[in-house]
Amino acid sequence: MHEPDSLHSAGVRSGALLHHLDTARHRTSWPTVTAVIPTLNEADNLRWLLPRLSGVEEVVVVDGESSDGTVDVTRRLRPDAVIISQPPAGKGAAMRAGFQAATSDVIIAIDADGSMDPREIDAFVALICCGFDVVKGSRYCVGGGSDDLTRLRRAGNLWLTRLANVLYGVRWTDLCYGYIALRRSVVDRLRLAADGFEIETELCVNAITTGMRIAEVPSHEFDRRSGVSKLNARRDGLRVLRAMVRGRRGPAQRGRPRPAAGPVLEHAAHERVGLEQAHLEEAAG
Ligand SMILES: Nc1nc2c(ncn2[C@@H]2O[C@H](COP(=O)(O)OP(=O)(O)OP(=O)(O)O)[C@@H](O)[C@H]2O)c(=O)[nH]1
Ligand SMILES: [Mg+2]
Repeated sequence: MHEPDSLHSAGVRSGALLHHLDTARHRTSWPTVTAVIPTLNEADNLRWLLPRLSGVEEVVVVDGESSDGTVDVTRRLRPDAVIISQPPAGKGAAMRAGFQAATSDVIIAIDADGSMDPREIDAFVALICCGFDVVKGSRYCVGGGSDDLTRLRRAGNLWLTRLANVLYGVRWTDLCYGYIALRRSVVDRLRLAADGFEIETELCVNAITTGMRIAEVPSHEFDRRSGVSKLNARRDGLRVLRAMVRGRRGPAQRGRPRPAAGPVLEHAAHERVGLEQAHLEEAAG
């Protein structure tokens, strides 16, 4: 079953979290949210995802020069989306470019393939409202789950998570999962430099070593709706391992954050100028 109907009964809607969510909504004004979506040939999946992001103020799609009409679908279904085109240098490079382009209070990183349920976004944002800097989805805490993980990936993630817990003195239940929310104001302090699927690990370990507050929230991962995976469990597992060991050196030794490649931001700026112009024209009537 792919359609995430079971979420209503999952931990996401359970008492403790709902309490946080209600308290947060009443205590502060609800922040604005940017969804950052990396895409590599995900046109069919975006037809499912984009209409479900209507509650999100800003959508940033970072596309790796897809050949299946991903950008056209985005323009049609979400005309106000910021679209960044860049060579397919990896998910990490795409996320870094998206984080730099985002303008809302909170950023939520969400895959394009329909495996992450947009109805969970409020639960992530509620915990940011409660004072956390980074909120990471977990498929392994109570209320979470996955229909997507192969046995190899499950074992790899388990051992990598255990290693992270030992190296960083944390008690995470899931390391390699890309459904993550963060305050936009912490992006530069995270000094992200990863190009590939190790980006989530780098984000989490850099957050810990720079003293940020991190929470986990239950999340259910579904099968990708269509298309093929870009992840290679062995190659990308090794990249995660290296990112974890590198992170131990601490933020001062890790060097400067690597900016997203020049043409990417030029394109983003171009798209954004167009967007703001459209808003101005609309406001002018
Ligand atoms: N822009 C860009 N996006 C990418 C690149 N590689 C992967 N992505 C996107 O990153 C997200 C995660 O990639 P997936 O292939 O779904 O990885 P996965 O979730 O581990 O694999 P599945 O279990 O098959 O879903 C998807 O939205 C991809 O389209 C890339 O090089 N550039
Ligand atoms: Mg996926």
